[in-house]
Amino acid sequence: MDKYILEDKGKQLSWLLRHDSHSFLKGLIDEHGWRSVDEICEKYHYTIELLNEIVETNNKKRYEYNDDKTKIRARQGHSINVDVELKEATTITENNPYLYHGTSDRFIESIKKEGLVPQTRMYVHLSVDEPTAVNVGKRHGGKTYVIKIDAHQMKLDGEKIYISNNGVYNVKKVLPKYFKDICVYPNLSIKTK
Ligand code: HQG
Repeated sequence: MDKYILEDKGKQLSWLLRHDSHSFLKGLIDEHGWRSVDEICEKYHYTIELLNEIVETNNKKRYEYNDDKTKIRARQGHSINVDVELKEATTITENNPYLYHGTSDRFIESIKKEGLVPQTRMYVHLSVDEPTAVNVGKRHGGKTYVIKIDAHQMKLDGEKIYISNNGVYNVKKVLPKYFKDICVYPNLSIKTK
């Protein structure tokens, strides 16, 4: 498959499965985020082969099928209010206490005041390591900041930390008291819009 078509259809699929609130309200996406493969193929000009290729080659492993491959969903990142059955993370311990959040200088002052709060998505996304967080932050342009978060303390305080099937950590919010460190990455701030 042509890589540009694959990329375009991949982006469209992300929207169809995570953000298509109109179809969600019509019941075309169920409460667990599943949407019919047939419906997507018929209405949006996908073939099963194309969907398979997107699911298999997606760099972030964003999508999954149900057992009989009649339905597909995104593993995380939704703005529509679905429950994709995220599991509580068991990897955060006293010896492995930190998670990271990458962001842009545009947001940093507000984040310092309010903490991390979901904007359009259901959850704040946290990364397992700094390089991953840098890449997330770079998407927003400007200077990239990485916030180191004491996730273990959050857990001790009763905050739920979920992990998706593709390894993204999800939380409802992060209060500033859990920020251990905020670093700017000047060398990585060259992306401009
Ligand atoms: C910021 C990609 C002002 C937050 C990535 C972020 C990720 C605040 C932006 C996934 C704020 C929201 C998610 C506050 C948070 N005031 N701004 N109080 N609290 N923000 O795109 O984390 O490619 O919704 O720092 O890999 O950048 O979609 O979240 O900069 O996992 O699969 O508000 O998107 O995955 O932006 O990225 P986003 P994100 P996919």
